[in-house]
Amino acid sequence: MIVAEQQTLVLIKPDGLKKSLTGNVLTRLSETKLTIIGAKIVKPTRDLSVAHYSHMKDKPFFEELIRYLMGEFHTPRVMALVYHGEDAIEKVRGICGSTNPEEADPVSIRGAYGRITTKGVYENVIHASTNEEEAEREIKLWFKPGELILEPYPVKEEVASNYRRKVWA
Ligand code: 3AN
Repeated sequence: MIVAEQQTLVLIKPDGLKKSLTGNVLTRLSETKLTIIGAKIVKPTRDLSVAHYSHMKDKPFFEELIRYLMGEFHTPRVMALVYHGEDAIEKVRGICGSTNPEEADPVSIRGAYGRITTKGVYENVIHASTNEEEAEREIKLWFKPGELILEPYPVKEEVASNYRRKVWA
C-alpha cells in the first residue's frame, strides 16, 4: 500500500501552554516520527480564531470556543506547528484522542490532559487537522510560505513596495 506524504496543522492551545504541557505534548507527538517543518508562538486575533473555527460558527458554544482559542481563559498564546510525513493526519489525530476529553482514550493527549469546564467548554489542549483539505486551509491560515522549511503547496512571488513592516533597529 502506498501511503501519501501529508502535512497537518497542530495547535497547542492556551490551556496547554498555561499548564506547561508543551514539552509533554511534543514528546508524545515525537512518537509519530514525523518531521516538524514549521513552528511558532502566536497570539491569536479574533479574526484568526473565527477563521480557524469557521465550521463551528453555528454551534451554541462558538463564542466560548473563540475566547478559549484567543486565550481569554488561560494565556493569549498558542504554539502552532506543521508536521510532515506519511499518513501525518491520522498519526497525529490518533495520539490526540477524541474531541471530548472525557471520552478520549486516557493515554491520549486529550484523555490525559483535557477537561470539560463547568461552563461546558472543552479544554482539550491540542488541535490537529481532520483531513487534507482542512490541513491545507489551516496551514495557509496560520503560516506564510517562508515560515515553513518545505513548500507543501504552490507559491507565487509578489513585489510589494508600499507596505510597512518591522525590522530590527
Ligand atoms: P476536533 O478539534 O476534534 O477536530 P471539532 O472540529 O468538532 O473537533 O471541534 C472543534 C473544537 O470545538 C474542539 N476541539 C473543542 O474545543 C470544541 N468543541 C467541539 N465540540 C464541543 C462541544 N460539544 N462542547 C464544547 N466544545 C466543543
